[in-house]
Amino acid sequence: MSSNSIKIFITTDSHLGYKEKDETLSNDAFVNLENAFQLAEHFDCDLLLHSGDLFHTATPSHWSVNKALKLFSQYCLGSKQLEIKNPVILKKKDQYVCLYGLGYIHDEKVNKLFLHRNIHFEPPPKDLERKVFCILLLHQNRYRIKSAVKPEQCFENQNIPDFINFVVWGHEHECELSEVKLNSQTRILQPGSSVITSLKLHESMPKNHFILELKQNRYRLHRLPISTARIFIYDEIESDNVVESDTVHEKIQILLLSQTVTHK
Ligand SMILES: [Mn+2]
Repeated sequence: MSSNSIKIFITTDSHLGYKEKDETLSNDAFVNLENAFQLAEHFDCDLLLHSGDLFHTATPSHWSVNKALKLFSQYCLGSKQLEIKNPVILKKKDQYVCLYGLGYIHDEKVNKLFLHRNIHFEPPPKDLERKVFCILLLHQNRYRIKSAVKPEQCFENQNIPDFINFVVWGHEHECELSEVKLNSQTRILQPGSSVITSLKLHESMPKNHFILELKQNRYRLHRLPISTARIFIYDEIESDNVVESDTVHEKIQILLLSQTVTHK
């Protein structure tokens, strides 16, 4: 990666404090966030963007807050020269980044607010138009064909302003391996959560962080598998009758054995 570029580390939905009372799982979310900090440092990233759900609950415990603060002070404070200027319009050398954020608003309500033009995104300053890359951090329901949530309960894509170049879509825990095209100007990346929080098929897919490398308003996206993520195996047993517990145990043994072989 070039040192002239601006490198943005992307991770989301860390859910710190998830299963914090569970002897086995309590540290998973913290381990994966520390993994993000370490990778961001290793790849000399200029900043880290997080698209919401840093904590698992709105009122995290003291234990979780203290643990999080410890990680933030260890990795986000220090003597490294800060080349990034201005909290909303970021600049490194010739590259400007405009940051926007929206999230945690009831989706039907937010769609109505947009419909009635009660939410307004300030476009980037005219003199920067050609130099700036606009990123929107979004934390809302996203509708996809297989989505369990109805379209009207999801954030409408048409609410995303045309001048946004890149959307980091948080809240959805399934990792999509690369960005998708919304229109000629805008791409959407759904990084997915860094920790497993539900017993669903998509949670058995690999978890990833990303680095967005920007230079002269062109970008490259690098995907970084989360090596610290816990392995989660998902399978279903279908039966019309009561399933014998021996059958289940046998199936679990076979699955575990196949994973042991795969991960040796
Ligand atoms: Mn989440």
